[in-house]
Amino acid sequence: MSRLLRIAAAQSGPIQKAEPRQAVVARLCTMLGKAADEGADLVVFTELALTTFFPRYYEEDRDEMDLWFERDMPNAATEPLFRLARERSVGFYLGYGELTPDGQHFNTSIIVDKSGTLVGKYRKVHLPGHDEFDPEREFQHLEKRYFLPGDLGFPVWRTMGGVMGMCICNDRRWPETFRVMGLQGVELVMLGYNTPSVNSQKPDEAIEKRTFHNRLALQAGAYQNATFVVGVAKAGDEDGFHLFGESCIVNPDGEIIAMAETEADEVVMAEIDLDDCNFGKSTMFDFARHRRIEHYGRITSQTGAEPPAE
Ligand code: CDV
Repeated sequence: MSRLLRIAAAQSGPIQKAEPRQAVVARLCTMLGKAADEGADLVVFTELALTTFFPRYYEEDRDEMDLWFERDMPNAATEPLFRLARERSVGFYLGYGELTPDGQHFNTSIIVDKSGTLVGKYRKVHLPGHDEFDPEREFQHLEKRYFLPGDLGFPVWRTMGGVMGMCICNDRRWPETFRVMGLQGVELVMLGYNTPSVNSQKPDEAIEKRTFHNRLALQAGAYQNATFVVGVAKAGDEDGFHLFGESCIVNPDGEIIAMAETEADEVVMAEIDLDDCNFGKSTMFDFARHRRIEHYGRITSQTGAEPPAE
């Protein structure tokens, strides 16, 4: 038995502050077309794929930031991408800033299937950064100012022949993210990221350590839940701020099977067999047989660490 799927990690190069949505969508369409030419079933774009990484900019008046958000999806700017994907019969994952009709802001991603139907929506749960201007940092990371924590949990969907889930950037550093989807039998986790190459609170940290942490999180999430993972960057220099690349596709053994080589728009392809998840799910990570939930209570009853008294 096999369930083959050709997937494309469509890494974005930098998007400058002044670059209009239409120009960005044209770039995404070029990558989707290229992936379709290579037989892709599914294209994974990045986090906040339509704009520059705007949480680096401080605005006293939050309403001034609404221009970075989408009120509808699809909308006039993104319709060409939805149309092309439908015409080429390719599904996709897309990250964007969402502004709801009742005025809530989320860092959101969606899965659209090959017929152009919106299958699922996810809103980023683990928001990094801070909510007020921080003069101590080399640069700002104001996700906590501009977004609410996601309110949809970590659902998965049966679509395109498999069980698919989503998360966004910082979520990958939290094992809970992958495990909650693992407990729903996830076979492919898609995630986009915008990760600065510099730690704003530890500027001497080497980029190699930061890219290692990226791979470590993606590979561990895949292995420990016997799932494929596709991590897709927005990379390169945005307005003087560098984001690392290394978009990659990871198999259920935790091995990287394809990785981007540039920091530009780049399509990384792999043919995967979703049935490769079955071995891990029925042996080492057969949760029903091996998990010991009687010892995991702290995971959901406690947030911060509580070391024993001195
Ligand atoms: N966009 C992000 O969530 N970025 C974080 C940075 C701030 C560390 C990340 O986890 O990559």
